[in-house]
Amino acid sequence: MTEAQEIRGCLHWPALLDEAAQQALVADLRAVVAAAPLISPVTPGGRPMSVRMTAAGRLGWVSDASGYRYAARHPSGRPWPPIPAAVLTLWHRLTGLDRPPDCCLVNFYGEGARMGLHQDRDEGDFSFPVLSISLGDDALFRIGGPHRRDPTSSLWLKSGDALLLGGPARLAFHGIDRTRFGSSRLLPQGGRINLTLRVVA
Ligand SMILES: O=C(O)CCC(=O)C(=O)O
Ligand SMILES: [Mn+2]
Repeated sequence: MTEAQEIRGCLHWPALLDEAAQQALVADLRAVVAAAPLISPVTPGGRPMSVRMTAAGRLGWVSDASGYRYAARHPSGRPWPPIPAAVLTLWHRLTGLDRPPDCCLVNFYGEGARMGLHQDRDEGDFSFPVLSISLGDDALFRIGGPHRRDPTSSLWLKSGDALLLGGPARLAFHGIDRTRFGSSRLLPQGGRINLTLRVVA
C-alpha cells in the first residue's frame, strides 16, 4: 500500500488504486447508477446543487426541500443497491474497522461542478471516520478545521486517491473548489466520481 500523508489531521493516500482497480470500480458504479440513477439534488433552501448524486448501501444521503437526511430508499421508491464488494474491502483495509459503512454516497462532478465548504454531520456517531475515494478528473480539495473560519489547506485529489477524515478531523470543514474537467481519461466523457463512505449509526 502507498504511504499515507497527513494533511490537517486527515490521511491522504495518493495513487492508492492502480488503473485496473479504478476501471473495475467504474464498472461496479455503472451497475449502481443503473439501479439508482443519479439525482440533481436541491439544497433545503431550494438551490440546485452542481454535483449529481446517488448512493449504495443500507441508507442514502439525500437533500431536498425537506432538508438533508439519510433515507432508506432512492426517490424512485426502490431500495439503494448494495455497496460493491471492492469498495467494502477498501473501507475495512483503510479504517481497520469490522463494521461496514451504512452509506456509500456517489457524487458525480461534471464540467463546472463544485461543492461548498461543509461538515459531514448528518450521522449519529462521529467516532467513526469518513472515507473518500476519488476517480476520474483532478479535484481541488480544501480542508480546514472544526470551525468554518479555521485556516484551510488545499490539495489536488487525483484518480485512485483515498482520503480518511477521522479523529479530530472527522468534523473538519471541507469542500471541492473546482475540478479540471477532462484531465483524466478514466471516464470517456470526462468528469469526476467521488465515493464517500460513512457509518450513519
Ligand atoms: O467530492 C469530494 O471529494 C468530497 C465530497 C464530500 O465532501 C461529500 O459528499 O460530503
Ligand atoms: Mn463532505
